[in-house]
Amino acid sequence: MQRSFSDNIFLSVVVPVFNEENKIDKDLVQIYDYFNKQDYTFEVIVVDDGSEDKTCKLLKSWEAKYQNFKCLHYTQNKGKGFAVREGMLKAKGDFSLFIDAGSCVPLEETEKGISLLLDGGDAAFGSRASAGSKIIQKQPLYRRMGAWLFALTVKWFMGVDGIKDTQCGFKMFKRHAAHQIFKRNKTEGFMFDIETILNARKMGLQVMEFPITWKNDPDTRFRFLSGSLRNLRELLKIKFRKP
Ligand SMILES: Nc1nc2c(ncn2[C@@H]2O[C@H](COP(=O)(O)OP(=O)(O)OP(=O)(O)O)[C@@H](O)[C@H]2O)c(=O)[nH]1
Ligand SMILES: [Mg+2]
Repeated sequence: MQRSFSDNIFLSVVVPVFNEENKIDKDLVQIYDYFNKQDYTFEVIVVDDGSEDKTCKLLKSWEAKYQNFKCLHYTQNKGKGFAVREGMLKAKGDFSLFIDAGSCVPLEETEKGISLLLDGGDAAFGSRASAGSKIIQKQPLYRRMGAWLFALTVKWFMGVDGIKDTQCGFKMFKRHAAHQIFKRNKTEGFMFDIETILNARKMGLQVMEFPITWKNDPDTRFRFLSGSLRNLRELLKIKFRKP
């Protein structure tokens, strides 16, 4: 389907942040530069749960500067899944996009997601593994090996098949899909992406993937040992949760 000005899209851009004082200003400058140039309107929702650095202070100045900017502050840290869920449920846009801090994916990729949603998809996920994607800077070897093991676990243990990259931090949803999925999502850590896919499938929503250009951001909130244990706990909870 061809897009036109009459589509009159309203996009919500949700950014979960935890201790991102070194990146958040640059990210928000890029977000405003890019989306101000597009033919649709937008809002930005940043969700901070308990950052201990200057993130919260920096976000307050953005709130003072832009009417279409909202920051959701929570005092207790719960995790990326919690933050994305809060942002998605508060989003007012026809379409919602969540992205990571650190500009791993060029914002131009949003247009591919919008086209898929206009073509009938309920959700469109950026994918580093789809044909046509371009990895400019890879993750370190131990993370790539972890990702390979994780992909096998997701396929054979969690029964999630047909999505090539479940973890990419660049995912778009139509409003009805986002609300249906995220009001059911209980996972507050990094495994929320898996629950998102399973809930989308349960509700018969159409999830598509699109290739992206991606550059690894070596600065991460993921702690390999404690993070992997939390991920495992979350996967078990998702798998054995009663409907
Ligand atoms: N609000 C909130 N955001 C978080 C939390 N953990 C991570 N994030 C955000 O989620 C995004 C992705 O986090 P990263 O730490 O880069 O994790 P990742 O991209 O999944 O993992 P890497 O591949 O190691 O980068 C960033 O914008 C983080 O600030 C959290 O506990 N709370
Ligand atoms: Mg990252």
